[in-house]
Amino acid sequence: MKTYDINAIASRFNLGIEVSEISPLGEGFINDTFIIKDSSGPRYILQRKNHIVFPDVPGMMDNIAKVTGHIRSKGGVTLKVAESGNGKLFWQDEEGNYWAVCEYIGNSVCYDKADSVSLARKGGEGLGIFHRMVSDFDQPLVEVIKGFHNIRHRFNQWDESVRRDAAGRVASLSEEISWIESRRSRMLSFWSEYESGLIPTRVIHGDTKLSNFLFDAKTGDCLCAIDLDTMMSSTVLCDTGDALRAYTNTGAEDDKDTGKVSMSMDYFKAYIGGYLSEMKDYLSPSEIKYLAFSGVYITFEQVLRFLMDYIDGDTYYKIAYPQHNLVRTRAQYALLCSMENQLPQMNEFVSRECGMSAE
Ligand code: GN1
Ligand code: MG
Repeated sequence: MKTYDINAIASRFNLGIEVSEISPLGEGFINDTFIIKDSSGPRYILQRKNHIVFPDVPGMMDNIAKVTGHIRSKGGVTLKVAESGNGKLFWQDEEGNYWAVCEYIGNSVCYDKADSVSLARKGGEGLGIFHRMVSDFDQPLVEVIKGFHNIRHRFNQWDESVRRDAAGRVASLSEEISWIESRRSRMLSFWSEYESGLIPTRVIHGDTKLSNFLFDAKTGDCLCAIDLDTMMSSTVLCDTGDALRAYTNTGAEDDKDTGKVSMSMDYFKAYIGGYLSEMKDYLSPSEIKYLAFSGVYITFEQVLRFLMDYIDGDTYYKIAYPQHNLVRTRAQYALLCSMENQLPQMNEFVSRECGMSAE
C-alpha cells in the first residue's frame, strides 16, 4: 500500500476527538482502509476510495448518505458518515484521492469466513433486515459502477478483453475460457428476466461478503451492513448470490487446493433460512424462484471477473502473487460446479421454506 500522510488527512474531518493512533485495517481488494483511535479505543474508519473503480465518489457518498439516513429514520442500525471541514462527506487530497470517514461501531466483530451454521443463519438474517429496511426506499441512486452485476455488460467487457489479449495469456486459457462460454446463454437468459421487469428493481448492497457485515460481539446477532460503496439499484438476487458465494464455501475464495472448495448445503440452508425469516413476505414469486440460482449467477460472474482481470494483466484486483487471479478463477469455478450440482436440492429447500411445492 502506498504511504500517505494519514494524520494530516484525518485532520481534514470534523472528528471532535484527540487522535492517538491511526493504523491500516483489513484486506479489501479495492480501497485502502485505516482505523482511527483515541485513548478510549477505535472511533472512526478512514478510507481512501478508489476513484478508478468508483469514478463518481461524490455520487457514491450521496447514495450512502441517503440510504443510511433512511435506515436511521426507521430506527435501524447503520453507518454514520462524518463530514469533512468543507461540509462535504469526503475530502479530496492534492493528488486527487478521495477520502471518507465513518464512525466506528463499537462492541462489534467482523468475520472473513463463516465457521458455524449459526453464523450463517445470523448473516442471512442481517441481509434480510437490510433489504427489509430499504424495501420502501424510493429515491434514485447513482449507478456507482456501470453494469456492476449486469452480466450482459460483463460479457461485453469480456469479449473486448479476450479480443485485446493485453497480457498475451488467452492462448493458454482455452479450458477456463470454455467455462465462461458454455454458460453464456443461460446467464444472459436469467438477466433478460430482470431486464424485462419480471424481477423487481430494489436497493442492493452490492458486495455482501462476510467481512462487509458487523456482528454484535455479545449476542452474535448481525448488527448492520458496512462497506456501502457499491449500493445501487438492481435485483436483491445479486446480494443473496454474492452472500451464498461467500458463506457456503468450504474452502477459501482463492484456495490453491480446489479439492477443498465446495458448497456446503448446511450453510446454504442456514443462510437462506435466516434470510427468508426476515424477507419472505417481501419477495416476489420471481425472486423466490431464482433465490437458489442467485448463488450460481454471482459465482459465475466472479469466475468471469477474476479470469477477465487475469487476461487483462491484473489491472483491477489487488494480487498477492503473479498467478493469484488465475488461482481465484479456478477456486471460484470449483464452487460454481458444486452449486450447479446441488441446485435441485437448493431449490427444493427454498420452495419448502416458502410453503410452495417444488417445481
Ligand atoms: C471486491 O472491495 P472488496 O474487497 O470488499 C469487489 C467485489 C468482489 C470481491 C471479491 C467494488 O470487494 O465485487 O466480489 O472483491 N468489489 C468491487 O472478493 O469490485
Ligand atoms: Mg469490502
